[in-house]
Amino acid sequence: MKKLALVFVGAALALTACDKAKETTTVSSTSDASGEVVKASLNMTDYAMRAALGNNPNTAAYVTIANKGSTADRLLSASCTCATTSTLHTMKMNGTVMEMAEAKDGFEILSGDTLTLAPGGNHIMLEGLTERPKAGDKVDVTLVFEKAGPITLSMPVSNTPLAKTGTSGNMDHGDMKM
Ligand SMILES: [Cu+2]
Repeated sequence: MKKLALVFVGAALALTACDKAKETTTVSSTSDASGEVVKASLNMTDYAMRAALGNNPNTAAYVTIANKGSTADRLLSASCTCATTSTLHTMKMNGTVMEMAEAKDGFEILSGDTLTLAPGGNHIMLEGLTERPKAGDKVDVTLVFEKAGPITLSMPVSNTPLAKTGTSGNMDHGDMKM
């Protein structure tokens, strides 16, 4: 894991050497859920997709994004070929009930702030699944940022996404299957 992080830091330094404003290439990286992906000043960790359950046509994906840069950025949208529609969802109270709502303007990430998309909170909603992601799979999800542009994460699929190893009681963590 340490080794992976170092590799990605190297990639980030290489990007910094180019003109960041013109950096529009989609970066694909593979990593397990504990890996770190860096693009521009954004560090992405803890990304995972929930496995398709039963006949449920929908699922969700999660990621934590830290903005290490000096300017704000914004997560505008997410997309996945695994679903008919991919939407950024937030959770809000409607009376006493927590409901999902589309975050139409995306999520702003101020300099120094961290955006957390995690089970029970904000998430990437994947509706109308065109495939059935199952634990152990890896599925590409592309995030589009206002300034950093698009970045594709190879998300590990789990029945218990983001559950910490050793606390979930499950052995579905990607790197335990080797
Ligand atoms: Cu949702």
